[in-house]
Amino acid sequence: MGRLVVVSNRLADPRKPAAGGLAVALGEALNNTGGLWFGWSGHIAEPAPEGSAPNEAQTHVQQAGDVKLATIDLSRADYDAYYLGYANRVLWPVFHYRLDLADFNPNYLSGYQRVNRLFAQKLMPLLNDDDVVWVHDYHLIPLAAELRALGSRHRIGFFLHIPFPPPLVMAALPGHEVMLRALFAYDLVGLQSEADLAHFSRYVQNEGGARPLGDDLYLAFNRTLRARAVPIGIDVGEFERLAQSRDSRETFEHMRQEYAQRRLLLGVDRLDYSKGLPQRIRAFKELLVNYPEHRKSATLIQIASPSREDVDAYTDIRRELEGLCGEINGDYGELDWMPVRYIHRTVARKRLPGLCRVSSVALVTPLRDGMNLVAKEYVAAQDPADPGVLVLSRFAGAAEQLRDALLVNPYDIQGTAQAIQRALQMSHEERCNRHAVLLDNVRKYDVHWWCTTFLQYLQEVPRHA
Ligand code: GDG
Repeated sequence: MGRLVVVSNRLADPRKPAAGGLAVALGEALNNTGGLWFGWSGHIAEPAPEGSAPNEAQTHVQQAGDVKLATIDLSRADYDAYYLGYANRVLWPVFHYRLDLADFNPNYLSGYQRVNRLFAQKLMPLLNDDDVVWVHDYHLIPLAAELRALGSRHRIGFFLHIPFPPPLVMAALPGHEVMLRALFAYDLVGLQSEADLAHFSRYVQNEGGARPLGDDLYLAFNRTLRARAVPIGIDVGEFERLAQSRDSRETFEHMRQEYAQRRLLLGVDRLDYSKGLPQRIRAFKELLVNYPEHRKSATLIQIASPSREDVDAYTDIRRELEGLCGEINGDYGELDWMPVRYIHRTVARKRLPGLCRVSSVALVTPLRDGMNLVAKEYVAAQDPADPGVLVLSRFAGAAEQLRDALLVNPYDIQGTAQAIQRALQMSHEERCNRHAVLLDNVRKYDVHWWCTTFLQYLQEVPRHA
């Protein structure tokens, strides 16, 4: 394989442990080929002084071991339209089936296209002829088309980390034809699940007249494209090492003593409307109403790390969640017991495995999620001799793989409450049996498998003339 070039909106320094599994796996793949990682620096460029020509975006290059990190700054207007606007106010809600939350401001699409063109213009001079390019996520769908317009003949793959919606939801996106055509500039599109792949396949055929050529290949706009489901995993080894760390063991011991008389339930999510947090709190309340034996005992720790706070829909979900938690604590709390401990902060990563291990049940109940790595982290953190139970939304991509979790429909509050009750009462034997199957899957399809498999598929795609 030629040199690997990864492109994503943000990049992480793969040498830093806080970077997380994805950065570590990509960092490894980049290291193997002495690769390049390109993206936005996270900085907004200062505006040019009045009367002078606009600032030309500079590419900052930094060496991180064998890997080159190349970044550009964005202007305030580009950041607002591309990132806050089209990516987070249009594509994120639509791809999570929330047309009601989308803000179809036409300026957003033009800003999105402008930034993708800028990325292509800055990246193209850095590319060698035999480089293999791997583009990540919904921020950068048009990037391959922009690179092709500049003459790129590279192998280019795209991985979508979020769900691909049903064709008619996608078709409701003004300008979706631009996306459709742009997708065919890639050689390979990777999706999180078979359900996403089925949507994608129907979408390109129904809306783009694509002809299926067999073996996951589609022909349209004079190009062939392969689409495959390549579910992302976690770095199990890294998470297990983290679980053995002093911080993680301290968290475990501290929480175990503090909650010795209680049963802990855990939720860890970005505070995002796709994660089903209000429904989860209602289901927990339903549990306390229908199964009063859990009062003064069951305690839900909900970590909701702050996310995209400059987008209105996120302010609304935060308010709703705070209201619900306050209500349940007010109605059911006792002097010595609070049903919900809601934490609107980011918890240090090194504490997560301990927190997972001490919790009898994890509630991973998104309304829609590309994959959901928390589900896999919870499984990896358990003691196989005395594991907790994963309650998992059937609408998370992870549900296709983790069939031995207790699968729930998060919109069904009663049904979810019953599943939580079942989890709390599950026999030791059943817990162990289910966990063993889940752990096998999480280990087998880890982030290294994901990375290698995607790149192998990309190598194998037949090139068009
Ligand atoms: C997108 C897709 C897909 C969460 N809170 C804290 C914290 N986290 C960590 C978790 C996990 C990660 O963040 C979240 O990953 P998810 O997969 O749950 O979700 P998204 O951020 O929405 O990611 C998703 C993913 O991309 C990968 O393809 O699975 O479907 O939406 O690792 O542990 N970490 C720390 N403190 C927190 O408070 N340290």
